[in-house]
Amino acid sequence: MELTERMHGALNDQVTAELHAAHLYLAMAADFEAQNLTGMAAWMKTQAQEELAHAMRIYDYINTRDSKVTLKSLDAPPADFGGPIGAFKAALEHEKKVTGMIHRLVALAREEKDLATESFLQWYVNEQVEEESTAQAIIEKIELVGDKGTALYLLDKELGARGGGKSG
Ligand code: OFO
Repeated sequence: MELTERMHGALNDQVTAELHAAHLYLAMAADFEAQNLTGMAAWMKTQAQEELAHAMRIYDYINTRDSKVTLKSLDAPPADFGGPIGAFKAALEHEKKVTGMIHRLVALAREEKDLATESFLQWYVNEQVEEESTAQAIIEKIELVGDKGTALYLLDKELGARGGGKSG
């Protein structure tokens, strides 16, 4: 069952938005590598991979619905995020923006009476709750212990232990 034109366009834009998020998190990883914060860099690289997986999930869905994916260009992300607190605050702001996009997609699916897409998007609605809460928790931790000396060293180690991250 083909997507409606509006639904198709909006989902297509979301593929690019998720790729943009991957690009942004990879830029944060690169900034952390330059500061020798390898744990935080690893955390951001895992996050970038998750964003790529988010993009691919929508990419595959568009194809399943007999529609074609058209990629758009990505803007260059910043190179300097102002240290750990700046980077995680930027991550939270970004996730809030993405939550708004996902909610608008759900609203559109309802308008178009596309129940399958509405159901497909539910995974993203839940994922965004988790994404915002994770970023918020890290910001609170940094604000509690500070981002210098031993506190920074331990925080970097802790975030580096994220491993493969959650699936999706
Ligand atoms: Fe795709 O969840 Fe973050 O942006």
